[in-house]
Amino acid sequence: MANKIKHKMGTTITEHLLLCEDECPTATGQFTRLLSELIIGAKLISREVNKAGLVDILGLTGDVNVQGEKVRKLDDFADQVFIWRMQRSGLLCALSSEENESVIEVPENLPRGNYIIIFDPLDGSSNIDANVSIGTIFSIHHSLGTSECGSIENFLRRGSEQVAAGYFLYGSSTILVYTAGQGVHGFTLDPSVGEFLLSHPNIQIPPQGKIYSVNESYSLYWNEQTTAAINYFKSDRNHLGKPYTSRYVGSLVADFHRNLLYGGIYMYPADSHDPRLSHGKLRLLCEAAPMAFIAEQGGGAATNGAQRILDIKAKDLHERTPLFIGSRADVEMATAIMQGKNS
Ligand code: P6P
Repeated sequence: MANKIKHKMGTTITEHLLLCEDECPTATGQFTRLLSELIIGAKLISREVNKAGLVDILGLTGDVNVQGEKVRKLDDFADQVFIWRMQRSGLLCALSSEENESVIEVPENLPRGNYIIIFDPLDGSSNIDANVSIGTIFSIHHSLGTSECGSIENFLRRGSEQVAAGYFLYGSSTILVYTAGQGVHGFTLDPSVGEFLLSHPNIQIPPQGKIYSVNESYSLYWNEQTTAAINYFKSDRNHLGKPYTSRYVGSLVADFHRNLLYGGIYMYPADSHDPRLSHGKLRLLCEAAPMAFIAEQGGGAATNGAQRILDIKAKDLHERTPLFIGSRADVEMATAIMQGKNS
């Protein structure tokens, strides 16, 4: 079980990370610097996300992004911000973004480090115009070696090998939730001081929930087991003796974060509504695996309907997977029904 890191509410993320370094003998400070770089990127994105609706009213804000170009579509902007900052952090040797087909190496003329990062710069970005919460998801591994930096094998890793994982949620406030294997901790950005302050220390997801999250419009395309698993939560056969509440934002980070705090299960099963997504929609490396690491560190669980997400070795950089994630008892029940071991 992850050690309980007890820090007082209101601790800044920097203080928190430095305290963790003291308590984690293997900590080198490199992770602290890497997370600090991610935080700067998130602050830049949070600023633009909060102005998104004004571009049409006020026209382009006149701001330019780090490359001196006009602010483009927000997910493209987010992608460029993280690539630019990560490549110059001196802590990575290569990176992979959901927005980019192949691995991105750190240019030879820039200092390299021993980490690699896989990220989805702005998940749920189609919701921006409706002011619905969206997020950035990241997954951090040790590189397999300097000669392996840009190799695809360096990225086709099991989720259980992750060093750290987290997400930024750009919602009513901007929140960072991360784990480095020592529990799950949440920080809320106080824009008046520009600091992420510890707001959710040692998050533990309720062992059994009351909420299920799934896009019901695909029910026509679910197979028999999927229908049975989802109907369990809509029936009076579950532990509540009545249907779970349905909540589905359509933004993984928002749905996951709510279920992490309140308890519940998010399901994106394989279905045939889109032949390209017959193995599920969510990406294993930059969405399912980091969220699974967080869920398990918070006492929850994550499977693909058959096996633990963190045990799956990716075969492709953008491999998609079905995802059942959240409160442990709910995920175990859904997985058992998917496997025909329960009704
Ligand atoms: P659908 C956003 O596009 C995303 O990847 C997740 O954030 C979200 O949970 C899911 O897809 C929504 O997909 O098919 O329900 O619109």
